[in-house]
Amino acid sequence: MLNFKEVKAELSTPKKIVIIPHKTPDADALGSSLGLRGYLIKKGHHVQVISPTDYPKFLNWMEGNETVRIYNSDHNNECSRQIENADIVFCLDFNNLARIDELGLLVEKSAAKKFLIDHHLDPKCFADFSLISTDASATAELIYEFIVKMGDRELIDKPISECLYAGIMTDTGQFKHNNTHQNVHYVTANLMELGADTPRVASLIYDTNSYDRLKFIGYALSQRLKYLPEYHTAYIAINANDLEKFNSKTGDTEGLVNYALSLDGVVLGVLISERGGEIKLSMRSKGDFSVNEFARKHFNGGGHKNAAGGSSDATFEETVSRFEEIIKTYKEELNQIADANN
Ligand SMILES: [Mn+2]
Repeated sequence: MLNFKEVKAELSTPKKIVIIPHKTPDADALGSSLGLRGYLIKKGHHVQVISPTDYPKFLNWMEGNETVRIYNSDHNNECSRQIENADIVFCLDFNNLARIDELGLLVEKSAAKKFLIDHHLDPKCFADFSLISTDASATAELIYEFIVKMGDRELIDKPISECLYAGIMTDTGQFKHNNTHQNVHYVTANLMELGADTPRVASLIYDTNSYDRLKFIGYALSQRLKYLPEYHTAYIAINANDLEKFNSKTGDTEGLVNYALSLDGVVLGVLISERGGEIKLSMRSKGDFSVNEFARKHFNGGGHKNAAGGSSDATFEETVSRFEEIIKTYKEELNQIADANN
């Protein structure tokens, strides 16, 4: 394990660096990666961001986006070579190499030093250096802390500050979730001082609905939302046909789960979706109900206490009915938490 002083020494001479976000990177994973990239380039390093998969178009405005290589496209050989030859690999916004599929094996095999910066629960220890805080709202918050601790706050410019701001804004649900602690506003204020145009970033991320997507959200809410008041639970189940019908793209289901959670009195909101032959679950909760534990126990997943994801090997229909069965065993807990939340 390296300490921070050793990390600083590592980064004091130009290095070949690869940065990897988790698969289907969100604004935090990609913003952290491109924000860190901007900083490391200023420090004289050679930097390549490699994403395990593609990501939603509403993130394309981030500086350096055009340089990102997507694994599983035309670049596999180049990506493998770069990971193999890297001096340092940064793993951002995930803590288990299984989360980056085949890239995980390449990272494991590489002789590069592995630096992990993340805020998810239950990290696997594979890194030579870890900056982990489950209290941090976003990995982007930790990237800011990292750069400041390196003594380089003034190297954060407008593009870097906007990448980091995007991560914090989205991972806190626009400063609404209970991870929005005092330090979040402190870091955000600093990013604004360093140039972040926050209304611009909000608009670039949130005001990008396609006509199809808006119709799709309307359809999901009117036809696919199911409310189980006796369990303080609401879920939206979207199958492959639904997605096809609305010409849905990666990212179109993003945020849909929050509508389920926004129902008055709901403690648990879930999105069950079928895309590319995979069944995914996205879960959100209020108060003391831990979707991290719920996802771990029933759906091979995990994440944070109030936001987690999982998957299912069963069919779509089986997954939905299994979910409804499992929920019944949580009736008492969900009712107690609903009372406490009021
Ligand atoms: Mn994150």
